[in-house]
Amino acid sequence: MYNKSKELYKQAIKKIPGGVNSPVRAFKSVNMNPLYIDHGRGSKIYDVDGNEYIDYVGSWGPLIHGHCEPDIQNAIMEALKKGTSFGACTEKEIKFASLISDMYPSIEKIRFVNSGTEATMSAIRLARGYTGKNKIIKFDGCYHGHGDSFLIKAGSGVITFGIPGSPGVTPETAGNTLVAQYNNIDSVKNLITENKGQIAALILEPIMANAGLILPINNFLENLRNLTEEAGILLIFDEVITGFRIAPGGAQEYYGISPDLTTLGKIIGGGLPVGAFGGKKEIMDYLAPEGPVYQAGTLSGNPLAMAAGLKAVTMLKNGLAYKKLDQLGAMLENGLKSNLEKLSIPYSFNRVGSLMGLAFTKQKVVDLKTAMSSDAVFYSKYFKEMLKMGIYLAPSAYEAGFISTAHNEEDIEKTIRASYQSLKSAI
Ligand code: KE4
Repeated sequence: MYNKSKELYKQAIKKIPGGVNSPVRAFKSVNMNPLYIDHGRGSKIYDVDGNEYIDYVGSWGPLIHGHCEPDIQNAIMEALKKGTSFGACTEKEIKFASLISDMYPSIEKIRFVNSGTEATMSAIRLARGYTGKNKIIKFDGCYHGHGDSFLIKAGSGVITFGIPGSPGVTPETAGNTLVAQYNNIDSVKNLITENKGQIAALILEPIMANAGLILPINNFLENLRNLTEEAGILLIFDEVITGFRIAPGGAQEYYGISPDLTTLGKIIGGGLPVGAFGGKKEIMDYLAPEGPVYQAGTLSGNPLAMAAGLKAVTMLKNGLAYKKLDQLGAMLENGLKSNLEKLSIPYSFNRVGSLMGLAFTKQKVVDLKTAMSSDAVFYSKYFKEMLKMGIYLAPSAYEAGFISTAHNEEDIEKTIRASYQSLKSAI
């Protein structure tokens, strides 16, 4: 079943830490060796043992158009004929910046980088440079990439500042990150009161998609906008996942909230490495060479990546894709819920369009605490059964699921049938 993957993994761990270039790919939390993928096509991926899977990871979000989408491939190939990188300006970056600014009115100016981490790391530095303040607020369970300021654990009830969430993050850095609780506006108010005049920015995933899927409730985002406005704190929406995923204009369009800065990634690369951060021009113009805040990158605005991203986003601009994505999402949601109820398995299911999260818990998932009540052991069994049935889910109970425009009703029907069998086997 997975012999070649097993063989490759044995070789990989000799030369690459953990055998992987990103930890979640190691399949540790589902207690199996990682699969090695040979190729993708549409809604499917194929491992090196020739197994076919319907793909609900989509490279962790970027592949909203599925694998090997012809127009995106052609755009890359056309760009490739001219070269791969110049470390100089190209016309496509202007076109792409203008397109994103048209779709995100809050983004008057944008800077392209090479990953979501670079985008969030740079946005925080910019916010600190622009405001002259050092502290930031993040939310427990929100993931913003591996920048030091974000790898922070919530301090105990007594200390409001963060503590290092990873070796290598210094206490000094952690001390400038305050940790609040998502969907708990009082936790934010308390931090603002206790750190008056010291907070540069508040950053959050408008929909939490790194602890399963957690949606904002009770006007949480609107309350955050008002609170930060009043306190002179920059509001940063980390839309690396939600950007172009739940609406052409991301969560800020979907919920009608205008942040001061936005970070983007994943979908905007069309499958190639692109991140970006943007916002009000008075803030963005603080960036070198216009302003004093330094930020740079050899491959930023790479011509191939710009070509892929520009095509991928242009295909989303008219909004027509989202109707199909939501229809497929609703079909899958209804089928999974029907299976779970037939088998009397407790669950919490959150979905916006093609972005979803299934948790095996009796509690409604509304924050990190309830998200963590999901039964990761049961998920691991379910994951492996689904894999055997040709369905590729996230190899972690605490990630989101994604549907692409390449998925079809046949895929969804097969997934629903496989899910019933897998749940039965996992009980
Ligand atoms: P990258 O540096 O991985 O491109 O983006 C970091 C990032 C920033 N913000 C949000 C909301 C994110 O979800 C991410 C990265 N997402 C994870 C999966 N949920 C990437 C997968 C991985 O780490 O391999």
